[in-house]
Amino acid sequence: MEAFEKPILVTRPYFPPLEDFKAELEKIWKNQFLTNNGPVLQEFQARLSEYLDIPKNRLDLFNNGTLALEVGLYALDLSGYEVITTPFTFVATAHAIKRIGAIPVFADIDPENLCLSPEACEKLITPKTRAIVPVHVYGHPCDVEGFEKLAKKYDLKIIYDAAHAFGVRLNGRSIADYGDMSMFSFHPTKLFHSCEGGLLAFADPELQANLERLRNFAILSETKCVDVGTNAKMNELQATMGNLCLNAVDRLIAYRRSIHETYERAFAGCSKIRMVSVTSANSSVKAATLVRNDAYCPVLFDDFETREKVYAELKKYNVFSRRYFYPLLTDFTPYLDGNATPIAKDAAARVLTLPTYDNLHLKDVRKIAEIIKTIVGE
Ligand code: T4K
Repeated sequence: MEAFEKPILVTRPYFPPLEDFKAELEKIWKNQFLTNNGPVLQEFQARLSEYLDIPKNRLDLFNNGTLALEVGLYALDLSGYEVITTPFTFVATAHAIKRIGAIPVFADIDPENLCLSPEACEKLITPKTRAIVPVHVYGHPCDVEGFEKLAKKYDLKIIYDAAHAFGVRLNGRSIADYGDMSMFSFHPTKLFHSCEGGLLAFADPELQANLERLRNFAILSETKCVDVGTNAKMNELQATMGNLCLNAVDRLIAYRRSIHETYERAFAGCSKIRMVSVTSANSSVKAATLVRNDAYCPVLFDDFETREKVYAELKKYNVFSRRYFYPLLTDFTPYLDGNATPIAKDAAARVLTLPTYDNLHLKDVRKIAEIIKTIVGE
């Protein structure tokens, strides 16, 4: 098979029509407001409230997902306590926990959907545990009922890292409506973006005033600062991009569904390639009540050697897949003394995320799948 003429990356950001962006810029020039809770940000927040089905007083925008999570965890007063999370995620999850002075503790994952396992978490709960940060990895929903039970039994906060889960719904509710808090990333590598950006959705509207203070240095007025806040504000240009992407998001999600189905069909019957399941038999989440977003296309191979071979050989065809999430966080310097998590270790060694984005043609998806089948000998 011929190599692709142009590089095929694991993802490409969605770009709205340039004319639309220019028209929105004119409004900003007229407003003479660039950041600090400007009118475009307020419009974006109102539209997200509607789209995500979360009241306006239960969400806030930030300049990226990492700082959104960090500010959210700080607001919940977790410093000095143990916070259980997954090692099978992007480093930002654990960095946010550690940077607010909490202690990340790593529990194992579900072997089917690769999300944090409530059973594995329960075994690691100690008197110092105050919260759990499960990750809806690849947009696959965690066992939300399992975590709700743990929260009640041990009086814990549940803060979902929902960086990948924009648009996902469960049992007729937005995924943002579960747990005490959920963080969404609007980075351009995500199916929905605002150049960079992040959103916190939270159950308790009383938190909003504090979150808004914390993202603006915790200053109350020209003469008053009440806490160690930070600068985590989304600006007007980000909000403009977010508004335009929101116009297209349903179409973007639907197209990713067709890419996912194309890979699925191509790999059906292949014993050496398995697409990672969105749900799990161990989880309360059932496919029938789930609106998925197909944010990523992760596949598992039989072993590390095969995954590494596919990852390297694909590059010769000009296809740049990614090993999200390898290595595990517990293989990175700040988290080396983490617990043993054999299921996560196995998944990290065998997983590969395949290209999926708006401008990727289905015929190219079929070709990528054929190349992979040739490499593994299927
Ligand atoms: N929690 C989780 C579970 C996360 O996955 C993330 C972020 C966070 C928290 C933190 O949220 P943010 O603070 O980022 O909002 C990327 C992203 O930088 C990161 O946002 C994302 N997760 C992570 C999974 O992936 P890299 O190092 O893989 O990105 P990079 O630059 O290699 O880009 C990936 C591909 O996309 C490349 O082939 C190039 C292409 N690309 C990228 C950008 C930015 C483009 O074509 N255009 C672009 O503008 O980390």
